[in-house]
Amino acid sequence: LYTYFQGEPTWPQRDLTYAFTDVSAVSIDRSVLGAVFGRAFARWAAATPLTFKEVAADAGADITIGFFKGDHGDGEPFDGVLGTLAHAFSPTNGRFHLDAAENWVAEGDVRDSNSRDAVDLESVAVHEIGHLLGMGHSSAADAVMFPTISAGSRRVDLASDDVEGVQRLY
Ligand code: TQI
Ligand code: ZN
Ligand code: ZN
Repeated sequence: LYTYFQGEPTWPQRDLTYAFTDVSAVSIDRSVLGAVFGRAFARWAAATPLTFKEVAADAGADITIGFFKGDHGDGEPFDGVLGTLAHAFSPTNGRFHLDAAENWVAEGDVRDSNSRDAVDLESVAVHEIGHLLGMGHSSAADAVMFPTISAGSRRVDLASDDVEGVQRLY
């Protein structure tokens, strides 16, 4: 079963914007990043009345996406390879941070990767977008909001538990 953050915070508006504000620490092509996150947002948009549009970094987006290494000023330092992969804050903070030290797989299938620390970017994006929208962790093992995922695996399709949870919020 799904959960929410304390107080069930949500976005007051249906149309949300996002921007890539700090991408210099990661080696993934900007166009690839745009495509991966575009697909991840589309999965939540398909289940809700919400829309997501990418805007320029200086356009005052609702959701800001950045890659950082170690201490990056919000009291939640990243820890290098594996461990914490990313974090996102509850509505309406909008900050979505990813650990630049991960071996992110953004193209091709993470399951074909030879490296044992490969992490599927789209899977993490779908999970963190859930947090950005107000979803907490789920006890349903097939939910994208389930709090663990095995390294080298991919989980991008919303389960009925995720859909029911987000539809109750929006
Ligand atoms: N990051 C944790 C997460 O997003 C951060 C976190 C811990 C958190 N407790 C929280 C965020 C409570 C909001 C509310 O869950 S993580 C996964 C998963 C992480 C983990 O790097 O551990 C994914 C990021 F679920 F697969 F384990 C993305 Cl998909
Ligand atoms: Zn952070
Ligand atoms: Zn989580």
